[in-house]
Amino acid sequence: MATNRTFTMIKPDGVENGHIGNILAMITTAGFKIVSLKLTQLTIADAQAFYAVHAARPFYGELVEFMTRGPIVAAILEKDNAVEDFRTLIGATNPAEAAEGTIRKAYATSIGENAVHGSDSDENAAIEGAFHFAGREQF
Ligand code: YYY
Ligand code: MG
Repeated sequence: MATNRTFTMIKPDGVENGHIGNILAMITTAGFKIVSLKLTQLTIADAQAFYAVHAARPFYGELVEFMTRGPIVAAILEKDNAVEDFRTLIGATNPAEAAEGTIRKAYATSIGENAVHGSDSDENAAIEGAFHFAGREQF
C-alpha cells in the first residue's frame, strides 16, 4: 500500500449512535478519498489481534469487549500525508482533550468509546488495511 494511505474504523459506538454518514462526510470534506469501505463486525479473536500491541494494558479486556459488541465501518483512506492529517482530524484519544472541529470532539463519548480509529504510522496503516481488505477490495 502506498504511504499516502491510512486506515480507519467507525467504532461500534459511532455506528450505534447513527453517526456513520456524518463521520464519512467529515472525512471526505477534509479531503480524504475513500478507497475501501465496508460494514463488518470484529470477532473477539479479530479485536485481540488488531489491538495486540495493547495486550498488557489494563483497558485491553474492555477495549476488546467494546470493539466486538456491534458492527463497525472499516475504511482505507487516501490523501497526501494521510496518517498524520487523519490523526489531526480525529483528535485526541480522550474526547475531553480533543480539539474543536475534530471527529472525536463531535462524536466520542469517553476515552474508551471514542467513535473512530486512525492508524498511527504508515507501516501500521498498511498492516491494518490488509487485516480488513483483500487486495481486490483496495481501489
Ligand atoms: O490511537 P488511539 O485510538 O488514539 O489510542 P491508543 O492509545 O492507540 O489506544 C487504543 C484505544 O484503546 C483507544 O482508542 C481507546 C482505548 N483506550 C482506553 O480505553 N483507555 C486508555 N487509557 C487508552 C486507550
Ligand atoms: Mg492507536
